[in-house]
Amino acid sequence: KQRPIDKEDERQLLWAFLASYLPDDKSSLQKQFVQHVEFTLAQTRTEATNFSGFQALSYCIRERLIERWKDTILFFKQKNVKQVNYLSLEFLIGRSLQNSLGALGLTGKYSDALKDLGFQLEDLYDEERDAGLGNGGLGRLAACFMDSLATCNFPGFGYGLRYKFGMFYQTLVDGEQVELPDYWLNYGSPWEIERLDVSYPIGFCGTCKEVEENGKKVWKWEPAEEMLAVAYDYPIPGFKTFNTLNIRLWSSKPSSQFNLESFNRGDYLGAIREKEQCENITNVLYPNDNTMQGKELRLKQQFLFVSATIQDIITQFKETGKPFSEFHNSHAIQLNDTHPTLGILELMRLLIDNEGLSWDQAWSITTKTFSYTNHTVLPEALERWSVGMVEHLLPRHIRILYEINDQFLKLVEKKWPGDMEKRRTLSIIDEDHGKFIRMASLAIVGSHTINGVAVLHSELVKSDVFPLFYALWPEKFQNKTNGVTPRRWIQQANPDLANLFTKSLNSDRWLVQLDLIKDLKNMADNASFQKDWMEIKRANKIRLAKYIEKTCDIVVNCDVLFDCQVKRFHEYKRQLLNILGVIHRYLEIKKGIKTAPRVIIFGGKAAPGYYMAKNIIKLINNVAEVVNNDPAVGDQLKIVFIPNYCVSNAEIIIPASDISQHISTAGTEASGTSNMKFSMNGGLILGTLDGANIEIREAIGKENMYIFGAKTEDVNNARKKIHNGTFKPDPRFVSVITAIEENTFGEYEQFKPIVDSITSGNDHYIVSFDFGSYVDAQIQIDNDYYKNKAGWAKKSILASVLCGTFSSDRTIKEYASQIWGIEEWKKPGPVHLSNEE
Ligand code: T68
Repeated sequence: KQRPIDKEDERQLLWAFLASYLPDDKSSLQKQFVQHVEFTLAQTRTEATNFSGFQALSYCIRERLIERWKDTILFFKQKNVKQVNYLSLEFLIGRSLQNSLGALGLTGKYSDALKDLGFQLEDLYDEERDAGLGNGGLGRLAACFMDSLATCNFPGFGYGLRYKFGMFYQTLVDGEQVELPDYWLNYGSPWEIERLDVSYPIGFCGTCKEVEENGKKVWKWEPAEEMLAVAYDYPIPGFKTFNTLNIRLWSSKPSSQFNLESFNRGDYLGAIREKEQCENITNVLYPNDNTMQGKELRLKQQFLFVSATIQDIITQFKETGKPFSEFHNSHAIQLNDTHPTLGILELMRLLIDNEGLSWDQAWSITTKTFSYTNHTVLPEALERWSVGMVEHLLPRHIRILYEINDQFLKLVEKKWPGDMEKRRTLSIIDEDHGKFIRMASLAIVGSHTINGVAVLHSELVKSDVFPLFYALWPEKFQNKTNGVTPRRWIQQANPDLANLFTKSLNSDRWLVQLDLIKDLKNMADNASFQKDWMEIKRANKIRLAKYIEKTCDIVVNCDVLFDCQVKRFHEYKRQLLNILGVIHRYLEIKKGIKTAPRVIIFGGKAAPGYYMAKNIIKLINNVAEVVNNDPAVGDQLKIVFIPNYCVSNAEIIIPASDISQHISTAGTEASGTSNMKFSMNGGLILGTLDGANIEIREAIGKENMYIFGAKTEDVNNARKKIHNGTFKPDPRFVSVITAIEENTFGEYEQFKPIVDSITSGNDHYIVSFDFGSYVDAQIQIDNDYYKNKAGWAKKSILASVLCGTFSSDRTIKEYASQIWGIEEWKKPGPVHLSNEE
């Protein structure tokens, strides 16, 4: 029997009609754009700059993303799907306009529509500031994963923090790194959607006691500090699919309740100061990669982040009406490194204290929900928080932690009765020197799965970093080799190469199934394909040369080999080995030897407090100054340090490389991801057998890569030999050191700490040990590049087309099926939309 149509039905119908999908014919695109210039920006045609054009276009696209995202969410809800929540304190997104246009399939239409109005799309792209909410590989991985989750139609949700100051802006003053604040929200971000309707209370400090309620003992935590976390949503479009996901970033705000209390205290200015301190929490991204800084503010960031996130997930879960025993069938939570590990304690607290579950119920749900990705083997990067600090800030959570540890140690006792040594090593609390919480141990105990990010790294995680946990729970440990998104790192960064792929394959399916490009491997010997290939490389080198001239005021010759090392500065990544090799090359030139010409390109930031890394930047710039201005050198050698390496200039640098260096001491780089980007773009890798280099070599063939240096299993032995003096460094190394000591590159005194770190029995990263084989590999490269152009083109093609497995789509599918237990759910889009297949 049908119900008669009432007033509300009429309103719903009218609403549905009015909210129908945005049209994408040319005049509609133009109209929407002009309206944003006129009404959102309050500007006229004559006032509108390229920046206004960027803003207006972004607002147009944002509206399209919002309509898709809302429908995607609704679709997931209706289908009752399981969703992964990717928790990361970093998302290194970079720019979004070009990527979103590409995903929506609207690049051509907008390019045409805006031309009539006097705007060039490329000029508008260049107006966008990077969202630099991450340090390096870990943050960029999170961004690639969101792109792949959306593109592969997985239900996923990213959670992070909305830092007002992202990764600092690097400038060079007299060759030294100077950090400037990156106030990226100065003109607002057109992509963010402020969600004042989505906020959660966050507490810190205060007291915590057990009380009786209805005959049941319960814990009551009364925080002394209370504030709010407010959501800002960043829609993430999938490529060629209607599905659109979201990264929810939290921003701290004072709560209104808090204001009232301060009023009553009568200390108006003091109250304002306290209010500002709340806002402080999410102000700044900590600029350290691969080291831990034990600052209280960082701990507060971590807790605010996980508390808001877990409350949000629980709110979403409750809307399903299911009982909590079903929680892990609705939500998986992935910890991107240990930075969000307090989430384990927060979920336990909320389930027990707020939802009234028993300890055992809560623990069972928690351990079925969480999984943890480890990104480093470096001991200085493993997070440890002082028990005292956590006790003070989170009095309830420390008790939950103690209980988790007690129960865990009982299990240890059962497995290894009476073994106090194992108990001490495995305890989540390190009591050896002061009391510290080992966050990785908590993450392992609270997770069902732990993964490393490349095969070698995952093996080292089991054998070297957490061997006892592995002995206890071998089934928990997995590998998930990293990947990168081909949409940004091929299509957006290297459109000519993308067109060649599409033309040669007669389809652009490779963009969502990257291993299809391997079909081009039989073109590697084809002279005309090689010609096209190398012409694209040359055009990309010209684009980079222009950028170098603009930013560094150095003119480089595009017919010579471009050799790039761009990544964070860290001793283990051995930029030092690179610059010592360059000095060797310079000394050869000074001896009158005719060396093969090269442009050496460096880029990367050092953590502001990392003295040695900053000193290496200074050395590179001093060497550049001497070499670039030495008339005896000419075009044989140019050294360029590109300031402020970031996602947007990586998109210019990577497609232009002939050689890129990934030369960490074997066993120290967990994976590396730029190695994959360079190889895909036809840049050959000069690298050690470390991280994902090993798997890349297997995929593309050892003849298409330059490998040198000690293997992981030889590194300790090398260290010993260096230490006891039985290793005699290569004479070329000795000459290089002598040149530095003789003030060739400025006062030796300033570089003495560097020289000391690799001579006189130290040299933890075995720079002296690997130097000889490094220089030999470079000589081989010079020969191959200049003496056999066709051979080089072939290597470049194969290095690229055999790299398909390093798409983050492959990685994310492995996580989905082997860790998260989630499935693909593609929302059927309306037929008229242009990016549907
Ligand atoms: C990187 N880690 C790994 N850490 O070094 C790299 N650390 O090998 C790997 O490819 C990449 O992660 C992705 O798995 C980082 O980038 C950080 O940036 C970081 C940030 C804060 C604290 C510690």
